[in-house]
Amino acid sequence: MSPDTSWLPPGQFDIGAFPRFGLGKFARLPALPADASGLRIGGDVARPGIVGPRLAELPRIQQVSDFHCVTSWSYRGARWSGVRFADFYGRIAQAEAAPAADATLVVFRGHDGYACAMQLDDLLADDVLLADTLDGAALPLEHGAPLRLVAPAHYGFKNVKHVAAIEFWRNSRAYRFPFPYPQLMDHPRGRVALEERGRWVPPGLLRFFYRLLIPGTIRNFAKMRRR
Ligand SMILES: Nc1nc2c(c(=O)[nH]1)N[C@H]1C(S)=C(S)[C@@H](COP(=O)(O)O)O[C@H]1N2
Ligand SMILES: [Mo]
Repeated sequence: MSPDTSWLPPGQFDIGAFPRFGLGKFARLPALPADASGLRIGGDVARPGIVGPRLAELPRIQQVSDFHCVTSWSYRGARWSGVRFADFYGRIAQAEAAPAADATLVVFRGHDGYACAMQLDDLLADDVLLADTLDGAALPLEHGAPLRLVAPAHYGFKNVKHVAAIEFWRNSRAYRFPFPYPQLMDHPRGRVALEERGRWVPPGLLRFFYRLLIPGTIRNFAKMRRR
């Protein structure tokens, strides 16, 4: 009997394990705080600041979801827990920092210098979490300690690890996809179901070249984990 691959979105394959992965520049693990209480809110907001212990007061959610990297590997059934982004937005960001009503570009910045932006509408979906556990244990370093974004309908590169700051912007001037990576890699939505892998280049072509990078990237990210 052949394995069940019916869950796979277009152009994806089942890698069968959850590798540590990312853009080569960010393979070295950054210095990380023990918890997410130092999370910053910034951008076009009335009162930028540190979230502190309030994140721990939000309702906790458990979720099992599949994870899809834009290079075409998928991992099925990651068990996350954390808080809903929508709750963070309503009860902390809006209540405390007061983003401008039209500040709908949300930039996530990692402790490693990585950054990626999503649209607020996409982030308010029920399955978008700020996660701090994986498979019942504290989020491991390789998967984004102390806090990461989990947005299962969006490619892995939108799921920023080691989140240090969340910024709400009216326009895209304050943000660019990390240097020196080309902007074509950064689709503004990045929805898996629609194969929004990148800009300007057909997704099938991107997938072909990205796929060649998978083994080397996994080796590199595993090596840099062991400092
Ligand atoms: N801070 C940070 N977040 C990141 C990345 C990164 O290099 N740094 N890589 C992205 C990419 S391309 C992918 S596929 C996923 C990989 O997550 P994993 O290491 O938990 O598999 O993280 C995303 N978030
Ligand atoms: Mo990725």
